[in-house]
Amino acid sequence: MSVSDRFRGCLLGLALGDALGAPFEGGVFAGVVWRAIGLRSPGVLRYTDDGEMALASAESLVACGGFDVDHMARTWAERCSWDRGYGPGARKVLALIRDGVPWREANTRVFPQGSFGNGAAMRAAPLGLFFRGDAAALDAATIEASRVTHAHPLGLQGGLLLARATALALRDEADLLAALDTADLDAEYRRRLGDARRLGRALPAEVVAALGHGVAAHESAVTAVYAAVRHFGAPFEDLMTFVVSLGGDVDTIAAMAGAVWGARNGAARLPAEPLARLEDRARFEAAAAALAAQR
Ligand code: AR6
Ligand code: MG
Repeated sequence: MSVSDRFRGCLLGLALGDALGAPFEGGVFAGVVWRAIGLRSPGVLRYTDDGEMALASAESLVACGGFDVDHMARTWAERCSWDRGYGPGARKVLALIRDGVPWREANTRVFPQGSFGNGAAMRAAPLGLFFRGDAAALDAATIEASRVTHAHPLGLQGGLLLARATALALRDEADLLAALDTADLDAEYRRRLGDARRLGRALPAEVVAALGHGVAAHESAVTAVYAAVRHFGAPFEDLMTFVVSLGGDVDTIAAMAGAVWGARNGAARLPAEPLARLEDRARFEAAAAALAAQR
């Protein structure tokens, strides 16, 4: 399996997970509203804020030939579209940045300590790809990128966890959950990483009770990595079925899990049928190919 196939697998896995998970979120009413206003047409698998921000992250890395936090922040703010289901805090912070407020000020305007939502984690995989060979640079860039909208330590560390998990999956780390359990992480993460290693093939309800499935980063980032690792040797569809069975923030958990699974298994193992219907598939592939060519 080539490096570029794994890069494509990661970004396509993220977008596909997001798009396949989205209809399971928000309940029946939200689904009816989206269809009524034409944003969920039957033929297209539409991605949400997870896919939009991850694509913007990857394209910013490509455009700058490296990590430029101000360019990335501007790119996120300019592209943020109201109809992609952004978290309410993130949407406001991005609107402030678009209106010219420096991100270092905007990031504590909604929540004084910053957001601990999973928004930094859901978009972190491209940083894991780009900095896969340099752990210190990966950490520094991911912390800075996460801080733009998710300055709370738990929000930041969610980004760190997903960027690190992506880099570890790329190099076939044998015990990924153990490798992620490092002393610099908050106890909220370390406890869940310990639990995740002991869960084995537990039932969905037990997984949710131990790891969570919420919009907070510490209640979904470990859950997603656990789901990916559990399905490394299984088809992508089985991973999606499992994530849907967990409930909660399905699209974001599926996006994060899809990215890690894809970095390990490559694009060739993604299911052809849903992939053919993925919105902007060619753009995700082009961004992955350009990232793979750079480093
Ligand atoms: N204090 C209290 N509540 C908080 C805090 C805090 N410091 N931080 C976050 N929350 P947000 P996201 C709660 O808005 O992380 C979308 O569906 C608060 O209720 O920053 O970018 C995405 O796809 C806040 O609104 O958004 C993700 O699935 C919420 O956490 C998900 O939403 C989310 O934080 C999170 O996106
Ligand atoms: Mg989403």
